Amino acid sequence: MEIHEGHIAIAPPPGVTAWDVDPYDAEILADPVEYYRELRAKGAFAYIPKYAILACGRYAETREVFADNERFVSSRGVGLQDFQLQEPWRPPSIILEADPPYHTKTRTVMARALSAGAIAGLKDQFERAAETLVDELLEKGSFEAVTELAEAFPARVFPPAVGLAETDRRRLLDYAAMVFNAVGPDNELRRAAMAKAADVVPWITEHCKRYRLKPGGFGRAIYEAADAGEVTETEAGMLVRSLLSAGLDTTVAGIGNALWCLASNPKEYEALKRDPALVRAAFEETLRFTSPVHSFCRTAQHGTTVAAIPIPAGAKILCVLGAANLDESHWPDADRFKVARRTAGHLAFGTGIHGCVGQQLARAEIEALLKAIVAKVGHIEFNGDPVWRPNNAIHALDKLPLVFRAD
Ligand code: OVM
Repeated sequence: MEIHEGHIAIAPPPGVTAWDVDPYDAEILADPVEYYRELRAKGAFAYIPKYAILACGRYAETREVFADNERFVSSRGVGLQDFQLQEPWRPPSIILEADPPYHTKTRTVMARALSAGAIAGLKDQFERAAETLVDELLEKGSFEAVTELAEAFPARVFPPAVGLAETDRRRLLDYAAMVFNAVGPDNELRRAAMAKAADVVPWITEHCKRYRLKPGGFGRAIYEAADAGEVTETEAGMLVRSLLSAGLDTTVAGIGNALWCLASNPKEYEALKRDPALVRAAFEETLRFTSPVHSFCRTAQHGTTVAAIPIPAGAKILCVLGAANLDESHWPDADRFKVARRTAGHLAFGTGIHGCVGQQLARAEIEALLKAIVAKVGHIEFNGDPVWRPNNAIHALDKLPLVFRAD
């Protein structure tokens, strides 16, 4: 058995085309649509010799792998590294990187903390924060939308919702960059993110502790499950770590991508202004069109077949969610951004037992923001070229110069 990038190196299964591509090449990560198309064209799976893995980007098979947590486990890591063979960079997440029955317990606690009721109570706060921020940006007229809007909004509302007394946007974003780049190979992106570990990890660990969290937030709601004996105090801290890992960078990406979609498609923005009830649909279409989590892996626990392709035990499968969400055999006019599209079934939040547990929170944040924008901003225009920021798992902008005009 050969080990490669920390996992079992599989041979190309019969019927699978080998494709000499690096899915983690910075240029592909910055502009992935052509790579997505080629991946789908290779068949249900492509074999990637560089990493000795399978990759899938068609809707049906990507969904099948993601939906089947028994055949395709998460406990061996959702990146290239197989946690059964190599020790991960941090103690594994007890929700993302866990299987049932253990996952069921931690997921139940997290789902309760992030329940619809808990989120409904934040709606007014989110709306007020959104109106204030949009007024500030209209006042400025031109601004850099990644830092001043996509990061600024979640940075204002998310840490207080968790109950963090102290907000450190830079450390939270640097930590997320580590978490998401960590699922890729040991490349330049991963190493650059990890270089900040000594500064960032101790801060994160400290701010997961109970005494750091104010009553009424998601963090304390998780610790209440420890008080009830459902999880240990240590497990509660680990679940707060999951909130901080997954809760900020993802919404930053979603907001930036939404603004990019709307600035690129002024007719769609007009449609949204005519019918603000489309705000939710516009966000779902953003998720489909520019999926913030572009890929996560699963590991085949046993030998199995998908689409009649034999998959050996231990195989890592790169599930390219961004490609599945653009599959023209599933989505009519897949390469067009349409706010009124029916987007049900998109895979941007994953699917199955690991489907994003914070998705209602993400929707609440972006809906508050888009509602304020649609109410106050007449036109959204580029004020320079957007630049994408390569990341081993996240598709998000690095620079987005925009103009907001009131008229
Ligand atoms: C976690 C975690 C980290 C990254 C992503 C995620 C998309 C979860 O630490 O549990 O979900």
